[in-house]
Amino acid sequence: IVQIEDDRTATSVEALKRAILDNLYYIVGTTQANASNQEFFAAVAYTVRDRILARWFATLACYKQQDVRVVCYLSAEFLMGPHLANNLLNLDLEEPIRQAVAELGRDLGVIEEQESEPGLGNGGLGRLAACYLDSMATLGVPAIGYGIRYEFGIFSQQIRDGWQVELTDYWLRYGNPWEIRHPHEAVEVGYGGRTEGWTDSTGRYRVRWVPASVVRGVPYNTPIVGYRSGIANDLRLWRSESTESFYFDRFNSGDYQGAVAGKTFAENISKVLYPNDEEIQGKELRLQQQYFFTSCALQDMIRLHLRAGRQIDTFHEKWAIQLNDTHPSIGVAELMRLLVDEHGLDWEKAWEITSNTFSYTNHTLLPEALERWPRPMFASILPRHLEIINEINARFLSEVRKHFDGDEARVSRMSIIDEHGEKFVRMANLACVGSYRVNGVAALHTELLKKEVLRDFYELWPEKFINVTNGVTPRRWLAVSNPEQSALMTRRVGNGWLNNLDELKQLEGLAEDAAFRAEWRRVQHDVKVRLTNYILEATGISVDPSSMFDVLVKRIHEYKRQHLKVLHILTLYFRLKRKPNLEMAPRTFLFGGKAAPGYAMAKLIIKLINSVAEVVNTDPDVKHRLKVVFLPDYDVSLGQKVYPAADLSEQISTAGKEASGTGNMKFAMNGALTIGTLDGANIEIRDAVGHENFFLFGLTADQVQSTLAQGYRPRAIYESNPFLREVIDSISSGQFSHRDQNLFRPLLDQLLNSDPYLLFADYQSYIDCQDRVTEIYRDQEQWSRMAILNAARMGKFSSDRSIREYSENIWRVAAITLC
Ligand code: 26Y
Repeated sequence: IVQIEDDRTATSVEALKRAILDNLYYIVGTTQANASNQEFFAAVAYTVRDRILARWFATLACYKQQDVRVVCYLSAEFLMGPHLANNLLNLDLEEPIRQAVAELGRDLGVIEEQESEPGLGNGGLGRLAACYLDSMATLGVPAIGYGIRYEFGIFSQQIRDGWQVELTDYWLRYGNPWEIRHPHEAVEVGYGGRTEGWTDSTGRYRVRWVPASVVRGVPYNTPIVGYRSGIANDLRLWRSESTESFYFDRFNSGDYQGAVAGKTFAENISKVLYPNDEEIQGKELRLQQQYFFTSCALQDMIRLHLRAGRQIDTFHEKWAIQLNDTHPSIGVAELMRLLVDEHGLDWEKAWEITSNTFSYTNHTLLPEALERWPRPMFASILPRHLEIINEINARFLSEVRKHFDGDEARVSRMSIIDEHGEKFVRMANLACVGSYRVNGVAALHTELLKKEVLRDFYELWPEKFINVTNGVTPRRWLAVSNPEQSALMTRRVGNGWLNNLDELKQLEGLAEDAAFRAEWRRVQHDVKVRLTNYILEATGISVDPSSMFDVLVKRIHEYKRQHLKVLHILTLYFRLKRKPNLEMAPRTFLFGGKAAPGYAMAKLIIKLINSVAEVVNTDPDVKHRLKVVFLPDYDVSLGQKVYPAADLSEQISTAGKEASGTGNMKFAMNGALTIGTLDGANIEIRDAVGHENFFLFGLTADQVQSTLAQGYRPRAIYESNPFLREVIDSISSGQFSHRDQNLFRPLLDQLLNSDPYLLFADYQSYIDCQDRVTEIYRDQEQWSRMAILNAARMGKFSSDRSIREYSENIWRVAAITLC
């Protein structure tokens, strides 16, 4: 028998080699001899994608056959990171592809580095969406991710003279081999204009929206492969395009500018990701973006629903829509509009469907991140939606009045429209009213939501509120990022941990095994050498891989307190200046993170870190015991290099401010010990790994509140703490700014006069705790024991557990097995 292997599906090394060369020649359009590594990457990616397509169609067919309820995860951000290595792991193709690539004369590691990551998110919220897609595909939860195919993702960051400089991120420069454009499934989205009444053939009064402009949304699909589940779900990102490429009348009358004006408006909508993390700007384009992808998604679902031969009034039985924060919450009004205006349902039926479809995840308590739109702006962009929101609100407020007899203060707090002064549409209120479940992302965060930000809603509908603690995917964040430690763990406990992270519990016993600890340290050292080489290449700074790697990577924000870390570094620095021969185990302080371009204080914090680095790194008294490095352009790819190499994970936000944190989980899974406050998921991580294996400091969320309520005076702390004073005075004096005493003035003034994030209140507790860290680090055996126990006990923080909770408690979907 002659067996013929299909070059698009076969997985033998020989077939993969043929397929790569075929794709290189016929798709990329080059030859093996001439291909750059970038082109070779594309050929490998196409080869992998070919092997996904059959699963993708099989998955869809299977969902259809089993008539399942589908989860639609609506998110303005998906911070996916590079796909190749993750897909190879999940498809179990890593070894044959590695070999095929090697036999074609290239190195898989080098090829993987060519992929430019789709940076379609700012930070935690966008990355969480990506982890959840991975877990849904792994567990077989039918799901579609809906979002925007931004042409420019989060800016790339350069550091010049210590300051952040932003460069545009044209991630599509070399094309994107993972996506498939589906122009036949395009939909139209309207903006502006007016509404008008009409009477339908049954004599019923109806309203229709006559938009002033219409854009086309075209979906681009990226397959999301589960870990060895045989399942591929769909990430559908929408690109905005013009409905007509030309306005011929204007063109013909000589108005060339006018001829393309509509095109510019349409194409701008999906042009660029807003780089603000947790601070609203109130820009029209942002509302246009939110409405754009939300409307595209809902129209797509309705099309799929009807195409399957179902009636519109069963919509909520077949679709569960998760709102990733309030960014897609306009969907509540849009679904009502589609059902009532376009599909002719009556209001009550439409509301029953809508309010049994949506659920809302809140990701932040910060008041400056709670979205609200000025009513006039909202009315001019979405006039029909404002009418619908008014109707939802009127009915809702009458329910509130019934429930809380006569409490008009409460009515005005809960109203979707903020009627005070300049009027606003409050998107969190709309999301709560339109959803059957509302969740926070860590236990403390959910409690604070119920007690504060959403208290009135909790009192009206306590049954709506639920906690789902965040999780991260151990595939990308352990297996792909840290192959050395993964191999070590798999040798001891098998590879079951990849889809059941609780299995790492079996490592607990090995914490007491001296040989295992030695092996653990050897692996850790190798991983640190890998990062050391990268640091040298990226910054020119050479660090010592046997020093402690003390790492703080996340968006730069005052509440995350990167500047508290600086106060610690300077405290150590002055100890060494006083006693140059003091014995001190060397530490390398690694920072990374982007500041929103308009956030002056965050940018000043970056400058401060770099200024301190410049002085400390070159001071002969320090003798290399302290090294400070700011790693430019922190993104998913860099995270994958950094988490595995960390010894100490810094999670030092002001208690009550960080909703959950997810970096904290990535570090601990990789065996870093955490120094942190009782904030967000830190609390649950500490409970899971054992209080004795976690470095705790600082005020609790309650203490933070009462400290502020009692009239907090940071200057008094400064005056009474000589070490803190020395540090602050040194920055003031210009010691780190070439004698410029004004440079850091805004930062210092804020700390001395108001210190809203309580750095001074937590300073001494932080320093004392860091001294305990130093003490324990001297005992490497003890440190390894604690590190192993951390890694072994992180099972709860797999996103698989989070997705199971969403599936059971919110979506009411069952995982399928392939038919
Ligand atoms: C309104 C707009 C400016 C906006 C843009 C981005 C508002 C919020 C955000 C992003 C929020 C965010 O990333 N929140 C983070 O979500 C993570 C996942 O739940 C949490 O772990 C993290 O604590 C929280 O800060």
